[in-house]
Amino acid sequence: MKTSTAKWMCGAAMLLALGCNGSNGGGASATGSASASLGGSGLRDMMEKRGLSEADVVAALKTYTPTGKHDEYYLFASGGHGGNLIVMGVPSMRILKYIGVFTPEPWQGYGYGDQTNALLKQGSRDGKMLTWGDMHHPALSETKGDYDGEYIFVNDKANPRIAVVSLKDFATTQIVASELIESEHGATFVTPDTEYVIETSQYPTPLGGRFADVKQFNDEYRGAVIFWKFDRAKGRLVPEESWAMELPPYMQDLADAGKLASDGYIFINSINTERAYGGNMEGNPPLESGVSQNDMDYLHVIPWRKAEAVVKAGKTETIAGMRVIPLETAVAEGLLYFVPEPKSPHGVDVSPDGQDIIVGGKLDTHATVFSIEKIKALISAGTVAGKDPYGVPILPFQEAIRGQCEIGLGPLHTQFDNEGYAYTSVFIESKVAKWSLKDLKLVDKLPTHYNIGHLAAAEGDTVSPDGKFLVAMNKWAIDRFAPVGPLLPQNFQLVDTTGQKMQLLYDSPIPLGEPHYAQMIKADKIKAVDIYKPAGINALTHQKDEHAVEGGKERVVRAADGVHVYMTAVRSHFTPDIVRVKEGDTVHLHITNIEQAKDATHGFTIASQNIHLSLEPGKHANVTFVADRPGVYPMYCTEFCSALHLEMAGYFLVEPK
Ligand code: RUQ
Ligand code: CUA
Repeated sequence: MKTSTAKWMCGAAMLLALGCNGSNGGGASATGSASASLGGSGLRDMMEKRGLSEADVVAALKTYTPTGKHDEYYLFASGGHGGNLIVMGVPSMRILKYIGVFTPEPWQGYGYGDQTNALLKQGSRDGKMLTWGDMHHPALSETKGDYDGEYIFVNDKANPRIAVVSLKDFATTQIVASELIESEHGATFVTPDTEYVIETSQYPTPLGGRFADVKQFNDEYRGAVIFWKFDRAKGRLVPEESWAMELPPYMQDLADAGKLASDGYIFINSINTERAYGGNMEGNPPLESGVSQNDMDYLHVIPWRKAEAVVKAGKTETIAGMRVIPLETAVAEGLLYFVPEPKSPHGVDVSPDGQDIIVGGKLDTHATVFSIEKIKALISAGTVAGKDPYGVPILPFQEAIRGQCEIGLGPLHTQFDNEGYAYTSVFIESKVAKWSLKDLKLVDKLPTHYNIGHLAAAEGDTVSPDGKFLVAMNKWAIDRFAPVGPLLPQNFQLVDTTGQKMQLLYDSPIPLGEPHYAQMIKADKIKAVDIYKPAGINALTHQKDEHAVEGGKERVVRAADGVHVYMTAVRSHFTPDIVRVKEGDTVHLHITNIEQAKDATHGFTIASQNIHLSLEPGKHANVTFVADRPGVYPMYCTEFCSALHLEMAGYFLVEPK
């Protein structure tokens, strides 16, 4: 459904149309008819009773989504330390789903059965199983710089990892982890056709997990950017075809991929060109003051297609199984340039036409607008202002920028609309600043509550943003919601950006810490399946599982590797509903939900075994465990699937030796 700007009436007109006898004057007859339709109470009375202003009512009209009506956009937000992905509808801000990614998610049976356990294990680092993640930046797959609704990628800052989530069924399908780096932040960002998913380290370490004392920081510590190759047909990142580039030991921060005018480039911010490493009990300044001495840090400019050719020519070293372009080679081949950027920058965002690269300096008051045309011209003319200690050419700042927009204290991230405006989050002031890309003039500022980090505009990272909506992702809620103890939710605030002035519409508490970034995509771009067809599908591969069970073919088979139970689920029974094994048996349960009706999901658990499966219609799941304690264990369906749901149960009997 398309809602055009023009169709959105101004507040007063809207209330008049509803027959509100507001201060702007309303006809008696209009009031009369509204009173009638409101059962005699009248809109104005209701507003008074609830203490609502006219602006409140307009905001309600713009966000309220009646029962059965769908939202116009999906918002995919990081679940932060929850290690999962939050799916919401906009403008209603209703939460639709949490997708388990780096963290077990019981509802989806994620991490409680064979397939998803294996998936979580893929995300191990150094053989250590990880059950949490610090998710920051979701990135939707793109075709020609536009979200295509097929996949979404997410990162884990704490334990450098990237995951692939399929939007066919809103489920995680792959996790990759490179031991080249030990932390990351500039992830995930995709190139315009999703050839690569980018992951950039944050805190420098010796590459490949070696040890070197922090005093050898300048010589032994390094950053790196990984280009994970994406095979769209298979829906998988391909580690063997991925590669990386070594970077100096600055703290690389956020990144963005060029598009259109800047296609073929990526841009990475950095902080700590001072190369401070802390040591406040060893006679050094604390890390945070050590890293904030210089007025300028370096925007990294990398022509990735050129780098890809250098990788193909074999000019790489292999570290931790990853082909890496050494820093020296990167410099010699013209694959890395720096441009000074003020001061302790955070976000770098490329404008929809790809011409501008916008950097927010956390300790600055400007959004700085770099021009790709100017940067390209400086590179091809060989104009440099100097070199960093590793020989990386530094381009002159003044000649690389188009200008700066004074927007306020602590600019972080920038998003875009369809009318040539940029929206930058201003952290220290807790505001969104709207400014014009054309003349770099501030247009409007909107207070947020409180400490805004990222913001996400409708289709805001694409070559053709939609405008309309923006979500401010606030770190603190303070007084916005009813008290819930000292740990408060985050606050997502929905903003209407259709007018010259922004309007705050809605506050949505997010009870997961700490969501960083989100992307907002037009809902009709997503083509999700509602049933796995035919029955017996393995949700990881979207293929029929080798152990899929057909109705009537249920059986129990004793084999060398244990007892295989081939089971079906259908309203309202499991077949078989009695399973007998012996103490010490390895048990392989293979369960297919043979239903093909929408939403006919069954759950499966056996008491005290830490097993939980979600069996959506047509899904097949396997679970392997050892029946190590004799006893009688009820098994049952955990989804209220039918009137006889409580009866959808059985016994798992473990006979003593
Ligand atoms: S962060 S609030 Cu994207 Cu990880 Cu800026
Ligand atoms: Cu099946 Cu409840």
